[in-house]
This record gives sequence, C-alpha cells and structure tokens, in this order.
Amino acid sequence: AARNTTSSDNDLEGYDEEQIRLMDEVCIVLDEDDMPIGSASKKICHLMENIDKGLLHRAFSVFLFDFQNRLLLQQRASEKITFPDMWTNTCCSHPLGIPGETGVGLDASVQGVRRAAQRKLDHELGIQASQVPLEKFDFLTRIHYKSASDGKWGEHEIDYILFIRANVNLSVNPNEVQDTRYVSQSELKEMFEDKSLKFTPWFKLICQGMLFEWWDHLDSGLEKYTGEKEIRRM
Ligand code: DMA
Ligand code: MN
Repeated sequence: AARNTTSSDNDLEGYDEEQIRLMDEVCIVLDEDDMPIGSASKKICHLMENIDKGLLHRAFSVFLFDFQNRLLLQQRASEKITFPDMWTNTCCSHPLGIPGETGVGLDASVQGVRRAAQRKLDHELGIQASQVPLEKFDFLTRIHYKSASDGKWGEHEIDYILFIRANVNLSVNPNEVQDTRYVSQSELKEMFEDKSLKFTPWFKLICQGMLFEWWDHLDSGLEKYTGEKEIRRM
C-alpha cells in the first residue's frame, strides 16, 4: 500500500522529539470497506499529499463517561503534530499493524481496537487497564471521514466509536494532553459557544451526528445502537 505514497526527511523538522518518534508507528491501511490491504507509518498516513491519493487507515475514538453520565474530554498537547491544542473526546488513536490489534472481519477488528484503546488510555491519560477492561468497551459504529489539520497534515480514517462507563484515576501524560475536563451535555454545549475554544473536526462531526442521542441512552441501554455493521460516511 505504501507504493504510491511519498514523504521526505524534512517533513518533521521542528516538531517535538517524542511526537516525531511516534510517527514511526505502523498503521493499518484499508480499502473503503475497512478491509486491511497493507500497512504504512503514521507519518505516511497523515500527510495530505498521500491522503489526497486515497490513502485510508484504521482509527478509534473512545468516549468515557463517569457514573454521573459526564463525558471526559481532553485538550490535546501543543506538542501534537496534528490538531494541537484542540479539545476532543476522551482518547483517539490507531490500532497498530501488530498481532492483537489488527483484525479482519468486524468482530476481530473490534477486539483489536479495544486493545489499542486500553493501551492508549494508559499512555495518554495514565488510566490503568484494570479500570477499563476490554469487555466493558461498547462498539457503536464506524465513521469514514477526511479532514485537513493544516496544509501538510490531516486525517482520512475509518474511525471505530467506543463507549465505556468507568470510574478512573488520571495521571495525564503532558506530551499528549494539556488539560482534561468532565462535562455534562449542557456544559459541552456551553463550551461549543465559547469562541476561544477549538475542537477537533471528528469530535464536531460526531457531536453534530449521533453523540447526544447515544448519550441520552447511557442509563436505559445502548443495545439498539451497538454493533452497527454499516460504515457511516461523513
Ligand atoms: C487519531 O488520533 C485518531 C482519530 C480518531 C483522529 P490522534 O491524532 O490523537 O492519534 P495519536 O494519539 O496516536 O497521535
Ligand atoms: Mn489518524
């Protein structure tokens, strides 16, 4: 899949060393039906030049709620190469092209994404795996979207939406996250009115789409919304 892609040595000049290192992670390259067709570095996958040629990869977005039905938000660190300083859902990242996180077929890929979610909740927010057991993640649906960050970088993903309710202890990694906040639905809507705050494009899309309806069903049960087979194109 990397045959038709490009990158150059100076793409990452001037960025944070740790974030540069993470650009070597191996992402899962997909066709439009979410079938893995290869792998490519995180750097290759997030260059607009390659995205414009159709390069697509697998991702996940975790929405973590406490038992008062408040959603945990994070503000991305200034060190992030894509979408720095923006407020977003609890945790996002990519399942890697490693055994355990890659899957073919929906059940196996959901399980791979759950493992990746557990790994990144620890890495970004210091949440221990025991507080977010794999079986507690509810898979809702997949969203196919494309979004530019700046001229050079962007996203083009099939994004697995995961919900989890848990009481967690945070120990935030400042290289990833500069702030966190639990919000009710009305507090989140107030944040959207505050023009000094910036939000990631995928979080805005999910909020405009389905988030509040799903959120309304945390207590009554999400069964009707989980395990959707169709990929939503946004
Ligand atoms: C990528 O998130 C995933 C989505 C859904 C946008 P990210 O940029 O936070 O990934 P990472 O934490 O691995 O840099
Ligand atoms: Mn991505």
